[in-house]
Amino acid sequence: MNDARKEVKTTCPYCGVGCGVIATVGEDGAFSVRGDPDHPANFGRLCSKGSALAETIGPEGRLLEPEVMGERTDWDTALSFVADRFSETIAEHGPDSVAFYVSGQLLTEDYYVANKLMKGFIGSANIDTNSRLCMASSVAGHRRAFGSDTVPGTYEDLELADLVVIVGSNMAWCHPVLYQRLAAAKQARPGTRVVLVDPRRTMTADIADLHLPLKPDSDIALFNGLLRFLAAPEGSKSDTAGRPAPVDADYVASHTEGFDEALEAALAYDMARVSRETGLDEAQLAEFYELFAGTEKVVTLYSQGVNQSVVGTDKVNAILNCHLATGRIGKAGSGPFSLTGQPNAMGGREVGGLANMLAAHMAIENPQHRQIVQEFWGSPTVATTPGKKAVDLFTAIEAGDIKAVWVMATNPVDSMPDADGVARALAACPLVVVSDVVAENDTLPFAHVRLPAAAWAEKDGTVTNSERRISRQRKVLSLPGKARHDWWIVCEVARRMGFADAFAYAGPHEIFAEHAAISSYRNDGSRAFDIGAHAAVDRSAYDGLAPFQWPQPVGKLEKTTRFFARGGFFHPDGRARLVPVTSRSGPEACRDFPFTLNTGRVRDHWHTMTRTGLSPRLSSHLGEPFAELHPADALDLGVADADLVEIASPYGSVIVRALVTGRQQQGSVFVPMHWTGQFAARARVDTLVPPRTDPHSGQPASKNIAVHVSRFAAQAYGFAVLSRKPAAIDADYWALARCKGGYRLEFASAHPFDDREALLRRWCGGTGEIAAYRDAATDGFRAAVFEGGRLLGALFTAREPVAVSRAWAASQLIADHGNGARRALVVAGRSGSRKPDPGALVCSCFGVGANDILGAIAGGCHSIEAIGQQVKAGTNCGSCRSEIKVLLDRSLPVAAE
Ligand SMILES: Nc1nc2c(c(=O)[nH]1)N[C@H]1C(S)=C(S)[C@@H](COP(=O)(O)OP(=O)(O)OC[C@H]3O[C@@H](n4cnc5c(=O)[nH]c(N)nc54)[C@H](O)[C@@H]3O)O[C@H]1N2
Ligand SMILES: Nc1nc2c(c(=O)[nH]1)N[C@H]1C(S)=C(S)[C@@H](COP(=O)(O)OP(=O)(O)OC[C@H]3O[C@@H](n4cnc5c(=O)[nH]c(N)nc54)[C@H](O)[C@@H]3O)O[C@H]1N2
Ligand code: SF4
Ligand SMILES: [Mo]
Repeated sequence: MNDARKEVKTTCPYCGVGCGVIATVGEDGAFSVRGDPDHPANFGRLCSKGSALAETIGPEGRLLEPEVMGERTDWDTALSFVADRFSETIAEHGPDSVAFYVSGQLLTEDYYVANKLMKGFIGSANIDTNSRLCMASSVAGHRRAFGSDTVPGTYEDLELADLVVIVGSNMAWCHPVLYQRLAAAKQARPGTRVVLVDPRRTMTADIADLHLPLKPDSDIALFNGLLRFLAAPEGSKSDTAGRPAPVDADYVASHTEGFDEALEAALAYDMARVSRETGLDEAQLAEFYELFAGTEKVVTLYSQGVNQSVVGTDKVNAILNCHLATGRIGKAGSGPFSLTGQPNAMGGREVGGLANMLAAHMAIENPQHRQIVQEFWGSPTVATTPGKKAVDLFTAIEAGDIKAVWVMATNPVDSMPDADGVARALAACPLVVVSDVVAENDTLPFAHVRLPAAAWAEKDGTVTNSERRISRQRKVLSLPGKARHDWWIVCEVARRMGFADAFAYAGPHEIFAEHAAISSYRNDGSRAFDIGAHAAVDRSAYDGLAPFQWPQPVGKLEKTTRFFARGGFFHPDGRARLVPVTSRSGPEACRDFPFTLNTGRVRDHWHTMTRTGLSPRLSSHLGEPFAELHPADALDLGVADADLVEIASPYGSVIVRALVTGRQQQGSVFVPMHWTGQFAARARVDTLVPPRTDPHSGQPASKNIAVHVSRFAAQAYGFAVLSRKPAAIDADYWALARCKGGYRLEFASAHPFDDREALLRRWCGGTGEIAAYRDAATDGFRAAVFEGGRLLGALFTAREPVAVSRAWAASQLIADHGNGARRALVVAGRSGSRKPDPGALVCSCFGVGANDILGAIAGGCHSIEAIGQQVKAGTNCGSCRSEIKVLLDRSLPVAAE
């Protein structure tokens, strides 16, 4: 790397908050990041994942050369191979026999050319994206209600609202900087109320005045009950106080259609029915309804607890109905707000990356839109019917109807429902091309062609965040090995397929300019997405592009960028639609599969861990796949905390650690989506998820899955620290996590381990000197291998889950073991010093554990701030403040009345 010291303003590549980052490369080549104080999404803050970016950008694990059929090759050969095979397949079987499966983690420019190639030049709409698993129900809900996929509000609205309702979103962990903005606003204006609607009591509940732990998928009943209440709040406090009914009759009459029908459907939801379907008591419901009815400035935030459901689109419309009925939309401090997940989920929607969309928010079914797009592109053809949506796309691959697929920037063998079915489909597919930045993930083994893509910090392009703000990602580092930009790879294949003229871009600035131009082409206010003001952008303007919110049409720069306060919807009559919706009966659990599996995210990992899994800091918050179980269910199942559990559905099974917690509701288990075949023996949670989808959006239901839960009867448990990654791990259960100096390994077996010394030697791969201790009474075994003054590996096994301090054991990998006494302590499994075990990691930024924090509380620190002053926890990114609060609440006696 010959990058001299420089500072570059760019954007975080993780969540849809879209925080501005300043990346610095020092003269010594050291890479560091800090929040950009001028970026309007984060004003300088970063969460734990953003702060740890520097730990994830090194050369380790990168795919650096193109490979065809397992052989490394040059780009020309690889690109020609892909182009020829795609062209041959199309010539023989037609355009619908090929497909692209892309991602909300591509930059807008990458996404734009992939979509243009498939829909305008190949002439099929078989391009779908992992946004299908993420935002499709919100898109469908927006389009039904507004006539366009438009998020009406801005982040500022969260700070201006008097009531924020958070539905199916764990913002504290998944949109941490936005959550911190909300928490700060609430602290500044203590009258602000927050309601959380989530079956689990997540860390987001920390700032909630009211948590509604509803039954899985009962949101429609909740919001239909609300609509009924808003229309006729008889007997409610708002009524007796003489306030008018909160329905805004003028707004409804002037700007909407369908109010009567939606209300008629909602009238069936009296309190008793809502209570029965949601499992919430009527007093809780009344509290929420009155709060909503009586507060003008309401923002309703929602994400995957709403979208990832067979009734996801109807859930979205149930929420939108309440905002439309009250006219609380597009005004400062009020509106519905769909939180987007990926850094460029919104950009993908803008370029039309979904199989049923066209470029610039235009619709495939609309002949005029098709004509506009084809005319603008000057393309030989344009797809006339929607392509296959993600789940159907992989089914079509397995059935042999799609014979060539190109996967870019997503890992479907882990993240798609029926993940083993996806693996089978790829195994049967005659041509699988994968563009990725890593050399190993669970999808790459199925690829005939592997294309090394440029990673964050090497790329130039744009992303759009949840509030429609477009920001630049800028190159900080040079391309490693033969890695190339995703847009370049697509254009080179297009050129070789005979479409050179339409894909001759000098750089991403030209693609962005074209994208901006098509957004305003024959638009005249008929389409929400219009950034025509940037259509003439050249390289230097693009390089200097400051974050901006759309719309930005030619000529008139909007003062406010909110939509719909005075109507102006994008249905032909300019009116919004309220959509009548009805609930479907509650959870899907049944006799053989009596538990409801809920899946989602943890604070410090990102999806399939290809990047966050490289960071020791991020890997120490939660180092293993787990299942959150309610204490009563655990008791019934005979499961103790830290036991292992097997979770099975008709599609597959996983083995994960039990985490017994009252935050979970009875009858449900929560398992994170992150652990893959790279990090655990059998924890790919999507192997359990059926390929069932919402009928309107095609989005899979990843949150309400009928499963069977049982204790996994391990006979032996173990923990090891290893200085290098073991080649193969032979245990029924294992989970690997990075730590400084190596790896932490949890493992367990259904049978007693036989030769534990040999096991350790195999995993260490070295020949060092071994020290071992066996306790005959308990069969406990501890051993360590040293080479010179260095620990190569240490192993601790027992009949019960091993009790050794993980943080201490891991720290031994970087300690000096020249001295015999220290070596003995490793085998003894204790530190020997009086320094207490820091406990499970809470603060990733400063490495502060739960025991450190409990110590500070015991020492008299009775607020998050006081703890911060004492042990620094929570004083940098703030992502752990909710967890510190939980420790505080648990430790401090309840104040006397
Ligand atoms: N740390 C971290 N942050 C991320 C990501 C990550 O991988 N890691 N990924 C990003 C992406 S792509 C996305 S899409 C977002 C997702 O962000 P979120 O949607 O906030 O995350 P999830 O954990 O998937 O699910 C949110 C909540 O939905 C709840 N839920 C389940 N079923 C129901 C239900 O029926 N009704 C209601 N009301 N709630 C329900 C779950 O209990 C869970 O707490 O996060 C983004 N941010
Ligand atoms: N059970 C369950 N399943 C889920 C979900 C859930 O809540 N529960 N959530 C769903 C949601 S919302 C989402 S968004 C998906 C996410 O699922 P995926 O998209 O499959 O997950 P990632 O791990 O983000 O995969 C991104 C891949 O792209 C690679 N990559 C990173 N940057 C680049 C780049 O610039 N170029 C290229 N070519 N490759 C790159 C990474 O190495 C990685 O292999 O999972 C979905 N699946
Ligand atoms: S909240 Fe965290 S992960 Fe999301 S964009 Fe900001 S720094 Fe990145
Ligand atoms: Mo997502």
